Amino acid sequence: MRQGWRWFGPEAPVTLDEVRQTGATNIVSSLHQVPIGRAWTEKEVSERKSMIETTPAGRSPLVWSVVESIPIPDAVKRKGGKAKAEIEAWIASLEAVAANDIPIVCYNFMPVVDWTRTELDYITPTGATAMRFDHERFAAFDLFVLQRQSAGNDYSAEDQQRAREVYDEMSEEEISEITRIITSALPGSTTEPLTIPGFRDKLSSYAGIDAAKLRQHLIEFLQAVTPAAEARGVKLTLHPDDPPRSLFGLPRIASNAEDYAALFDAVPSPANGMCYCTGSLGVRAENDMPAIARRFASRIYFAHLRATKREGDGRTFHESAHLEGDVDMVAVLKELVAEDSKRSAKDEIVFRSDHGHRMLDDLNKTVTPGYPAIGRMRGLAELRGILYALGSIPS
Ligand code: DNO
Repeated sequence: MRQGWRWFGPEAPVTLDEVRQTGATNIVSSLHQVPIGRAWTEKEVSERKSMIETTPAGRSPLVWSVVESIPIPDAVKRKGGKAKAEIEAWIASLEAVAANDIPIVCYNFMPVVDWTRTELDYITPTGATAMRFDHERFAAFDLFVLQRQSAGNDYSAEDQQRAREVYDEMSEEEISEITRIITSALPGSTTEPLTIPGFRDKLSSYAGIDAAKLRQHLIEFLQAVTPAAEARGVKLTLHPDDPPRSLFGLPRIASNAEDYAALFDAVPSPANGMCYCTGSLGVRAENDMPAIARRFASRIYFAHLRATKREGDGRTFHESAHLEGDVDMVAVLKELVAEDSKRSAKDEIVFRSDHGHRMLDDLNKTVTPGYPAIGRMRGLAELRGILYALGSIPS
């Protein structure tokens, strides 16, 4: 297993030397400055690569092994193979990545919103803060702030009543905060920040696109891009939906094992892989994470390891410490290690400790939401401990 670390580039609060100090060796990064849909150039990728891989004297080397993500524009999600120009631009970006010998690319196919939370700094009993998705607050936003047409169809009468009470108790500040968190897109997000009217327009552009259509569009996209990826030795990894269920009445198609199985059946190319994310899929109690790892082992090229803890009826959850959530991380790592032991060093799974609590000195600093250094390092250290105990020394 290769220890990865998501690095948001030269402007990020966490420096490359700090990454070295966490023990991570593999960088996960993207050209976040390039607008969604514009093709990356070989030169832009190589500049970023040399920033990462030019090792100052006496320092340990870092290698850029995963691009997370090359964003997929909405047109592809809405039109599939008919979005020819957008798919060509995506392939051009992929080729720029391949020309720089970066072997893994992560992407997702979530319409309108990428990963979604309602709170960034939910205070845990230790005083550290965590991200949280509160179903009632989300419903209050959807029904009464966004006032989405037909939102009423997606919530029971009881849910609507509760959402109304929650909304009535929200201050103006809380309303603008939740609006900002949901519409302005979280770090690393692959969707555009939106205003409320822009949000409504985006949602209506998906009218008539149900899960079957969206899945078909993803299959057409994969049929178009996997030959280029396969020819250049790049593995594509689809990140699951986060949270793994429909939001805003939009279809979701990477939320459980059957979703992934349908994609692998339709596009068997080995370039068609999975970003195995315990934090996203693990939100659904019926997603058996060790079983999913076992079932798709050979397609897992990249893993996001983090945990969530369901609250109440399970629709609300918060991000727990890495080993304290609903997912059995030891069982998950056993599966990944079993797969990894069959591979050559260059094909080992890259994993990163995904997200982390905001804790210790990070409580006094500006941090990238979800991605503070210390909480992520705690997670990585715990995961590394499990790997050592399993007899698998990570690189
Ligand atoms: C959140 C992340 C997402 C994810 C992208 C993958 O922390 O997991 O930003 O990277 O959705 O394309």
